Amino acid sequence: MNLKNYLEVSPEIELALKENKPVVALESTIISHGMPYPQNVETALKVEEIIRENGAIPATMAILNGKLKVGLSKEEIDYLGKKGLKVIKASRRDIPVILAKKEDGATTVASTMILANLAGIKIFATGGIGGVHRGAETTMDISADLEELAMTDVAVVCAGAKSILDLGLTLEYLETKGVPVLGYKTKELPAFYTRESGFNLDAKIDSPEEFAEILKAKWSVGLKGGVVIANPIPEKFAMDYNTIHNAIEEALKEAKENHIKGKESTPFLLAKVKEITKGKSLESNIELVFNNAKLAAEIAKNFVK
Ligand code: PSU
Ligand code: MN
Repeated sequence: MNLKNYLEVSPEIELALKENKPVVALESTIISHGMPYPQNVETALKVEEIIRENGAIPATMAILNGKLKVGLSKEEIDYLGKKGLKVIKASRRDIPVILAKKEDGATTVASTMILANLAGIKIFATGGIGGVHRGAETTMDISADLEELAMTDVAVVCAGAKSILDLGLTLEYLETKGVPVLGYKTKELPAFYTRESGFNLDAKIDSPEEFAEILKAKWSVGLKGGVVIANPIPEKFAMDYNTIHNAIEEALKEAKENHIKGKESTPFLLAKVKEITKGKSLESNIELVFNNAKLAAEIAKNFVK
């Protein structure tokens, strides 16, 4: 048994980590399952570019041919984007089978945290985290992202979570698990497409320097687990509350009628919301990911100081 048989860190990332340069982890389920082709590939490449422009090095993660890959090439990103829903959506539980069968897997927030942690990357940028689904009191559908945040030392910069989820229960769960949920210049949990959700946060943090200090404090004293850094979508790209609220209600109704459940749930709802909003939700989605990449790069630079 040997980690080296499974983990492949790209030479650029390996060198960057050795030289204590700032690195930002990126997931790939957002590429294969979160957005349609070709916007998914364009977005993934642009996100990498934004991280570089802001002085950090991007490490997009996936499982390819049974290897845990840290730092994908452009060709590999393109491959995942084209293969889309045919790639296995790989969360924590899926990893062993995909490795043994030498298959491909797109990493979720949970599994990207696992790969980042194995490589030694502490800051991760994405769109939104998974959470407690509406109706979880009967379905028990709670994303493995929350468990991962409870145990793996990686900070996740996101635009909060979508209200396809039960945001109140998601916050309760994170509280139980001891995961700090910190707002960037806000006291309110952002709800992905909108800057507001009506739910208050533990703390409002006003600078990337301060985030880096908080992460160092947490992990220095042995408080295991991740941190949610909630960065609201920029005002000019935010969606109208009623438009998105109605689209989500409609998408949830259709999911129910079609008996969609388990790991198909999130991708189904994302695609439906996009369809109902005639692509407007996708535009917002792309912009908020860019915004998160920038903040993550700033935090990563401060974290390595
Ligand atoms: N939320 C989004 N876009 C996404 C996802 C969530 O707005 O692409 C993806 C992420 O990869 C996240 C995963 O980790 O869905 C959560 O899926 P599940 O709820 O099945 O754990
Ligand atoms: Mn689920």
